Amino acid sequence: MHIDVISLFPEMVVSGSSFGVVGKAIEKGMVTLSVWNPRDFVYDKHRTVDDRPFGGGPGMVMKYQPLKDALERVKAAHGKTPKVVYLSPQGKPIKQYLLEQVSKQKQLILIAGRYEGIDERFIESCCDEEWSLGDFVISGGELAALVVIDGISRLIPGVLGAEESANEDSHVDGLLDHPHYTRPEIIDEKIVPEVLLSGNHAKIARWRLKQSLGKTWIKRPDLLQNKSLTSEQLELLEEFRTEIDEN
Ligand code: 9WO
Repeated sequence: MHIDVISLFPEMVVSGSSFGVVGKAIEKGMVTLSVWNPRDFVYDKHRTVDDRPFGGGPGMVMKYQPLKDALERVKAAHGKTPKVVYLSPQGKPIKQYLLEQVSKQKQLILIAGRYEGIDERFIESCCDEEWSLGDFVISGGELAALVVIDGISRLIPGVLGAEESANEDSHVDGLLDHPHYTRPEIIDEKIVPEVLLSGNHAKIARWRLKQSLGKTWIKRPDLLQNKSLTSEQLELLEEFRTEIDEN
C-alpha cells in the first residue's frame, strides 16, 4: 500500500513512521510513504502557504493553491485518483472499519492541515472525506495522519507476524481487548489467572473472549449496542456478570 501525506512538517510524518511495526513495514516495502510539503509548491519570495482569514478572526488559514498544486503532483506521480482524506476535528470519527476498508486499497492520500484550517474550497473540491481522531483540537493533522498510517499498516497482510495478527482478533471484532499477563507469575503478591497457565488453549480462548465481552460491557457498553452477540457470547457475558456480582 502506498500512502501520500501532504504536510508542512514532512519530517514529523517520516520520523513518526520509522519505528516499530510501521517502520519495519516501510523497511520491507510492504507500505511505502511519500510526504509532500505545500511550501515546495509556492514561488513567492516568502514561500507563503497561509494568509489571513476573510471575514477577520484569529490566526491564519492555509492557502488553496499550494495544497492544490501539491495534490496535483501526487496524483501525477501515481496516475490514479485515490481517496483523499483531510484530517480535521470536523471529520467523521476514525473507526477500525474505516481503516480496514482503506487498507484494501492500493493508495491513500492524507492531508494534514495546520493553523486555523485550510481554505474550504480545497476541502470541497479536492477532499473525498474528512476524518477525526475525536472531538478535540490539536495543533495540526500530522498526529492523526500517523495514527491512520499505523492503523492501516497493521492491517496489511504480512506486516504483523502470524502470532501478532492472531492477537489482533480481539481488537477488530468490535470488542475491547482481553487482559494480558507476562512473567513473572507472581509480583507484588499479584498472581496470573490460573487458566492462562493451564496450557489448555480452548479454555484460554474461552476465558479471553469472556474477558473481552466483560470489559466491553463495563467500559464501552455502547459497542455492545451495535453488536449482535452469539448465544455462546451471551452465555459468556452472563458468566462474567455473575462472577462480578459474586466477588
Ligand atoms: C484551531 C483553532 C484555534 C482557535 C479556535 C478554533 C480553532 N480551530 C482550530 C483548528 O481546527 N485547527 C486545525 C488544526 C485546522 C486543521 C488542522 N489542525 C488540526 C487537526 N487540529 N486538530 C486536528 C485533528 C485532526 C484529526 N483528529 C482530531 C483533530
